[in-house]
Amino acid sequence: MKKVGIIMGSDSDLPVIQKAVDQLKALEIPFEVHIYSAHRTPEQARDFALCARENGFGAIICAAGMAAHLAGAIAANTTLPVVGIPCKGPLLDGLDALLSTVQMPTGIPVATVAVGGGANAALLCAQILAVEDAALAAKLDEKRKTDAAAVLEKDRSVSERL
Ligand code: RP5
Repeated sequence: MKKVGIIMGSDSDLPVIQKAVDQLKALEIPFEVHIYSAHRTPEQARDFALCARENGFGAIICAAGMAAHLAGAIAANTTLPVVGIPCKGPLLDGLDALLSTVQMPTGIPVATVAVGGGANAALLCAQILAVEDAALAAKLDEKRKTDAAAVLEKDRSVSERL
């Protein structure tokens, strides 16, 4: 199976990345985690993107906050699917990072999830890999059923209590 690359702009983004890691582990998808910054370590970020396909990656998650250029900088150097996670910063509650990540120019797409959306970033990568992987697609179907059952259980519980 192809690996998912996970890059965060700073170790302060780790809580968001942890949500992605948890999902990938649960689905038994191989992954690799790095801290590369579009601004502080641009050469390393570029090299990772340029070599990602030949290094066995099938999709790349990028998490960054504030002037969040990481996902765009990675997407500029690979045609693998790039999923951007805007992270909350100290000022605008993540709106700055959301706009920096989502507003990509035509030709260089970044699939942007919600602010702090680490779990959905991982699930989107899983769905991309599952296009060519029936076993993974079956796991995703099963997870949807389990998640729906959990909601219906809460429905039953709330109906009884109130
Ligand atoms: C971004 O700046 C990082 O992705 C992080 O979200 C934010 C703040 O970084 P630190 O100053 O905490 O290292 O590049």
